Amino acid sequence: HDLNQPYRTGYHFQPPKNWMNDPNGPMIYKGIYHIFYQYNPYGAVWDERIVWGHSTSLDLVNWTPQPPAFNPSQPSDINGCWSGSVTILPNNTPVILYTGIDQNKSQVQNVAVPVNITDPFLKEWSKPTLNPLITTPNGIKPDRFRDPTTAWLGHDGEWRVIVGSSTDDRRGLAILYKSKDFLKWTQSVKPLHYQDLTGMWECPDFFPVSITGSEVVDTSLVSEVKYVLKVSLIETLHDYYTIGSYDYEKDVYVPDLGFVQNGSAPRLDYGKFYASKTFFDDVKKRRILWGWVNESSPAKDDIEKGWSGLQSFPRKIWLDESGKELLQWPIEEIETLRGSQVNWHNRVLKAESSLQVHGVTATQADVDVTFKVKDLEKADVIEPSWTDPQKICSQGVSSVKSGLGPFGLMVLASNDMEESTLVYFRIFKSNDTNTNTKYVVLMCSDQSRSSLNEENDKATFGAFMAIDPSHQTVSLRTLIDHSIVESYGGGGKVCITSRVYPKLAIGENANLFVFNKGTQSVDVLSLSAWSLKSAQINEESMPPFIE
Ligand code: DQQ
Repeated sequence: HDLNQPYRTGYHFQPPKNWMNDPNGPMIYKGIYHIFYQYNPYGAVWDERIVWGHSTSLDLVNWTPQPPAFNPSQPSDINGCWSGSVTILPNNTPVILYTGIDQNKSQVQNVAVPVNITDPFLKEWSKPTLNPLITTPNGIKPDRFRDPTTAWLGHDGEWRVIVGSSTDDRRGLAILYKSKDFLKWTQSVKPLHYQDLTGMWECPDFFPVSITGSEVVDTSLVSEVKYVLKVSLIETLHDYYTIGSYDYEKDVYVPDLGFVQNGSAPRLDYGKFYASKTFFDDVKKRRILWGWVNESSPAKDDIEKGWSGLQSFPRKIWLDESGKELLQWPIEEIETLRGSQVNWHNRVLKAESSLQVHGVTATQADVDVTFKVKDLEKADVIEPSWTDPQKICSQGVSSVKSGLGPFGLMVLASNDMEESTLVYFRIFKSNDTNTNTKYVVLMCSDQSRSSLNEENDKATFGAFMAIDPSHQTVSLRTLIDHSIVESYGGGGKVCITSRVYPKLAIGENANLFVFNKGTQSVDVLSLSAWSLKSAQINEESMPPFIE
């Protein structure tokens, strides 16, 4: 690893240099995985005239850079090629729908098609002159109409696609279009779904999930499915989801619980993770999620290091048995990177103690730990006013009393522990007598001491995790990769991704611990940790545009 570039990653996707934001049009086609992404070829900051970067892979782990798929080149996208999605047509042709910023700076929806369908790498794309396919509809401002989803076929044989939008009264909506031929699109009278007071919906994603297990969930209409609508809210920069049903007759989506319950909806990730998008992998029969993980550093640092933005590690995503939440897990291909391994069983983590995990590369590792908490009656009752998990986590590890916890992982810790990032749990007794949940489990990712550099955003993240510690273990999987810490709590119920920029905890000077700052001991039932080898990610320089 280049010590002049301590924050570049070993196995998280990034281009060789420059700015990257949203993942676009992920797919598998003729056995090859594709990822496109919002890319600024000219620098490490976002630019309106953004292009579609492109890479391909055989395993979702190692990536070959391809020439950017397209750049602003025609009146309908001359001011930028913004986010969009791929749809694979029944004749096995992949087609891209994307947002163009046109010559009047209006947001319009365009199409791009492969030039040579026999090239599995799909290096060259062309834009028919009939673009734009869809112009800004009446009543919608020209700067609030973007990010078409993957299209799907209805029972009537017509295509459907949604586009993110909002109206002046801060109603967010997914405008629905229908088409018989994929080229001529008609706006439906009703949006697929809308919600007041949510503001602009960016990068909507609409997909089926199986209620009978994690397998066989295609974009085609099948029975035994629920539907997920995900939207990225520009006002909070978070990705929220709902689970519900799709009414084929009315062509509307009906969420089981409404969009915002008590002022919040579940999130795909409670840290840094935005503009995410899924695709169905029809070879391995799984749905895979990608999300943009932006920097937490000031733009001047990004310019100095010459790049900005990562993609999360690809995650498998599926519906929990309860039908009430989505689960996520790093795709199994990560195991091909595993090197030296450490295994622990049944170790007691005494109150106010820590154990160092020796034998793995602490800057580039995969750690999976399961805790068992005894003496649950020792948990303190949660304060009635503590309804915001991020706020509780932000009070820090020392100031909150909970008896049980904080316990978890201390990652990217410097030799003197001046720097460290803490991913941990606390267990409280519930004070809610209306529900039968006796305990509240809180998961936090605390970046406040992650770097001596005070200029980074070191906000702490947190979420409640729906498990019952009286008969379930408390598990944590964390992927550490130099400047990204990606954590999965409870087998994928809660994900928290953070960016950190240690000054001391780099290279050989980074350490990994299991810690318990609570007043009760906790059992480490098992811990497995692996050093991860570096993947080959866009190592060659990027080929130029094909004109
Ligand atoms: N990023 C794109 C837009 C999208 C936003 C522009 C979300 O299409 O709404 O780079 O990050």
